[in-house]
Amino acid sequence: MSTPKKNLNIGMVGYGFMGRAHSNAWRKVTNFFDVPYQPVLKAACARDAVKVQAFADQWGYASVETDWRKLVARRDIDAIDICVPNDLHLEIAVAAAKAGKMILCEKPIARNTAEGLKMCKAVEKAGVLNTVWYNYRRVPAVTLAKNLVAEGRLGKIFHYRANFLQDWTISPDLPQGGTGLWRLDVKAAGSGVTGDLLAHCIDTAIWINGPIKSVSAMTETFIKQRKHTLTGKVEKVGIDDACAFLARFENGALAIFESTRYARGHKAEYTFEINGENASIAWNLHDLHRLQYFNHADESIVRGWRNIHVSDGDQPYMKAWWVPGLQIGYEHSFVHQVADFLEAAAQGKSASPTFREALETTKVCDAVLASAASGRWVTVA
Ligand code: SOE
Repeated sequence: MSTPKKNLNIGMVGYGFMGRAHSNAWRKVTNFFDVPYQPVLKAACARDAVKVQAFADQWGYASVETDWRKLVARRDIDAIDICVPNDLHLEIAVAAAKAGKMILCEKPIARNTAEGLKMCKAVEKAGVLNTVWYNYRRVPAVTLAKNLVAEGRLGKIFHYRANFLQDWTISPDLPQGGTGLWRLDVKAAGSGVTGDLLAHCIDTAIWINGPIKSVSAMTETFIKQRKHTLTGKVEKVGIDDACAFLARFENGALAIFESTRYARGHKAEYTFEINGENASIAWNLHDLHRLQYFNHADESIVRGWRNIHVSDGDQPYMKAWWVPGLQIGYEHSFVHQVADFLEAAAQGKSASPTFREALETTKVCDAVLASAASGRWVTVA
């Protein structure tokens, strides 16, 4: 028998790539997970009435709004899902918190720590449940990596290295600003690869290996000017196109992180490797259902890197899906986040990363940008 379910009415703000990923998760979750809530897609909201109606029709939202303030004020909405550019997170989240809504905010929490802190204070004052969508934590192989480290299998951690490589902004003809391309507009995004891509790497790293203490970074903006879609003028580019930084964790481990949108041939290559005294693990988003594991305790004649196909019912989240050997993909990480959010909500708790936990990632991002600007090591606030 499945758990009796209470309806949870969702108000979605935004209809881009993330709006689709989240809507898919809301729709699928109860087909696979026996969670205590039934999400109901009540309303989708965006400024463009025609486009938002088309989105609502495609994904099954019962109504539309063209002003997020109206959505937030609606009494028939329980949870606001924020899937709009980073410069809008603060205002919407604060209003939603005041209206007593649960809030799920797309990563990064905000453009910077100051904005994120206001969001934390708003949800904590209102006592509303909150989470930030750092979806890669919930790729089963990544959750397994976290569990292996937490069980102490790696022993003391010496090294953490992570990359997030893309190649989609190399053309100088690509404009900045507007749909999709807001990620190139510093006013909308807050930063470039640091807040967009390294934020994922930092979130996973802190989750698995604890707080980051200090950083030393370099950034570069390869294309200095681009036409702005909204103004029609050629404007200075304010984002970092590439960033590399060294870091020290509080537990003594050393780290190296790199991200760029100029690595020809790499589309979304997020990788990390962790080296401990007893074992090492490695993961690659392009092969996301596999975890590489090297255990020094193995008998020497057969010792080597194990290539674990994370698809067994004993492995994180996999019992809910198919039979061992059949893998899942990118979109499932969002389904897992919704499942965890609903389970936690039934106990009156926020799912991790809460706004407060996600703020730690943004603090590291701010320290990285400050270090790149000053050319010095910066202590994370
Ligand atoms: C950028 O291209 C992007 O879509 C990020 O915004 C996402 O967070 C990342 O998961 C994939 O790349």
